[in-house]
Amino acid sequence: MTSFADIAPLLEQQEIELPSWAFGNSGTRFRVFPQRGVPRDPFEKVADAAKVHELTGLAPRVALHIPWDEVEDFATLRKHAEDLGVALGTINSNTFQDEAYKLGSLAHRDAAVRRQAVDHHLRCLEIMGETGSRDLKIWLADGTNYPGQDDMRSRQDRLAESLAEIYAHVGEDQRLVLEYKIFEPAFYHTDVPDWGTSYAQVTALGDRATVCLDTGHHAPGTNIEFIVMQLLRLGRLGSFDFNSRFYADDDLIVGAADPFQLFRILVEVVRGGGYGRDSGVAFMLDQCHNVEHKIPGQIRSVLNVQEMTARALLLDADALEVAQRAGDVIAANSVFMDAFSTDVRPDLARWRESRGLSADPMRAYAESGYQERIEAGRTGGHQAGWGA
Ligand code: LRH
Ligand code: MN
Ligand code: MN
Repeated sequence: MTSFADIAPLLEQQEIELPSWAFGNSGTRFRVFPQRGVPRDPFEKVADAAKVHELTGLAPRVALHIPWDEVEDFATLRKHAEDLGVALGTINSNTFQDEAYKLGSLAHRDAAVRRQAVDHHLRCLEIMGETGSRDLKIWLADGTNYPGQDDMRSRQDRLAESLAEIYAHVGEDQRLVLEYKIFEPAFYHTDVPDWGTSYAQVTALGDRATVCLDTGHHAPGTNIEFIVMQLLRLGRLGSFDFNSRFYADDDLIVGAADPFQLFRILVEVVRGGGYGRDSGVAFMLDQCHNVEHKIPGQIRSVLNVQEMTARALLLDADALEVAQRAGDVIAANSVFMDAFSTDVRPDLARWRESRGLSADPMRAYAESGYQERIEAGRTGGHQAGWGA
């Protein structure tokens, strides 16, 4: 039997990166619901992310999205983050908002558009030098809406060429991480729709190119933990974008829709050596909080990941192996379910207190007065559509 005391030292290694965009206003294609007190610039986003880390001890880095988070001087933003006890993390490139990218970016037919998209990635790499970031994460909206709209094969070749040009500028201590997504915004075909395509593209680049698995980017019913296992087995799982979904890319709080799936994923992460600071697998959130407050949404999310990680670490691997070897299907499943069914919340509360944190970070936030302060203090910023 594995006890909580056995896994406590491993929990210290948990680091979950927060997305800067989770703190800003968001919505669906039907409506953006503005909230009071949302950040007006990247500095305030970093401050909110630092609050999450202060209360949970779980989120020491903030991922940026470029150009959403362009600032005049990244050294100043970096210093601001460090003063607040966090670091700047993954740089996410954005080639999905400009008019020029309507028919694609890195896979576009027009060399001038590809040039613009490659240059944007080179700018992201330059920023990484200033922020001290390790990972350049690329997610592309490239694809088509109608059969016959473009030639899928030559798009794949052009994508490979563009990625190779970007990869040539990735430093020795940096990585390129390619994220896949089954559909949306393209509805007929997407140029990087699945882990196999991402894997094929990154292996052609070199060792410092890996795959990002966003948990919301698969068809319903997909066995995501199988993909986790396979990518770890192949040594190409670079990072996670955690969130949860009921239907498509819902970007809901991780662990909210299907905690058992999150557990199964984390079991494969632990099993495959993907857990821990030196594993090379970055845990990130990629979420939007459309109807709930942003900061508590992020606190709940990192706590959910921690809770399922603790349960996954509690899985009795020896007992599982014995049952599997004996072909005892029900016993093996029971060992698995025992770990999933363990209520680790009281132990985690005590563990937090032992590290000088509040036993209940959600309550600590509610009582901190931070929400009231930002609502009163941040006015006239990115509150598009906010009435008087
Ligand atoms: C695409 C995606 C990708 C983007 C983010 C805003 O759906 O998951 O990671 O960078 O959303
Ligand atoms: Mn994502
Ligand atoms: Mn997504």
